Amino acid sequence: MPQPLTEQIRIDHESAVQHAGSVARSTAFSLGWSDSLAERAAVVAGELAGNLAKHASQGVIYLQPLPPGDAMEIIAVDRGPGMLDLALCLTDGYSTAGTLGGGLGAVRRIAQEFTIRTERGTGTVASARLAVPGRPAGDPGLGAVCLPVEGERVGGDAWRIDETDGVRTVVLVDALGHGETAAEVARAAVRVHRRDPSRPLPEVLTALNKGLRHTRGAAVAVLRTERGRTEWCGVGNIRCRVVSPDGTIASVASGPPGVVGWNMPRPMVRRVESPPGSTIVLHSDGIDDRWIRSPSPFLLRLPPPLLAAALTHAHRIARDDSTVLTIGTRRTHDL
Ligand SMILES: [Mn+2]
Repeated sequence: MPQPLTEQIRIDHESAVQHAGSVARSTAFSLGWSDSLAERAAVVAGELAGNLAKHASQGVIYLQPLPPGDAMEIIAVDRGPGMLDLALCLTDGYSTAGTLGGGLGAVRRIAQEFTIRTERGTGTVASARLAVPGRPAGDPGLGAVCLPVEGERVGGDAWRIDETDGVRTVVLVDALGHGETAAEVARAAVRVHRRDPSRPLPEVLTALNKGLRHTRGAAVAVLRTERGRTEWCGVGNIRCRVVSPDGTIASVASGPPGVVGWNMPRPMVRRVESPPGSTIVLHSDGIDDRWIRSPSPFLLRLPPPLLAAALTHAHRIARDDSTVLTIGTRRTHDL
């Protein structure tokens, strides 16, 4: 599948609604989808965007292919006003603006997975996922948004997830610099990881250090969950936090300063304590780290796909590539 880079569409004008639909259509075609499936994706994007245009302030659509492939996610996020009656808004055909569109009810009907949270005075976040029939619509416990610097098409942030024999490995790369040169480094890192994803974490870092020699290098973090135990290993300024259902946020110690491919210190593996129901948040420095100072209860209770979008929308640093990955901790019986 293509690198899961997120398309951002600001819904600041009625014409952006149509644009959201055509981006969904072209993403669908890039995934090799049929005309009818691409049309469904366009309808979902158009309805979500139309909703933002009519009712919301600072609405944004995030749109991306989802691993392991054959799936697409369309996220709508805004800064308010939030919905008074979510159940009513989800009624098929309900529309306060008096349009003929099927509204959120249609989105829920068309998408394989639909998750929405709203709070009056705060705003609304919704994720709609579509997939090729018979294929999973991504992992409901996984959220991601990966954006290049505002105005660039590509960037130095990249991520990848691998599941092999019950071992799940997530890697997040932030290559130095921006644009195409940084994107090449990020792609190289993803290729190196793909070759042997389940080797011990320090060896993942060592292989990346070797593979990125003669490049400008990158900050890298690798997270692994195996038999309910999660470990983290990183170099450079990628953050790892655990958001618990009770609203507490724990910080996993940052990796030592350094640049993978250039001057990498000895990688240190750290245990990540993540109680059932908690969410692990990994993000690059294109997200303002001060979000942990006073997060709202609304934010902290969001399911992983919505948390990634809400964090990005509220705390993104537009002059840097920014990535948020959110990984829900599976309940013990799922392990
Ligand atoms: Mn960065």
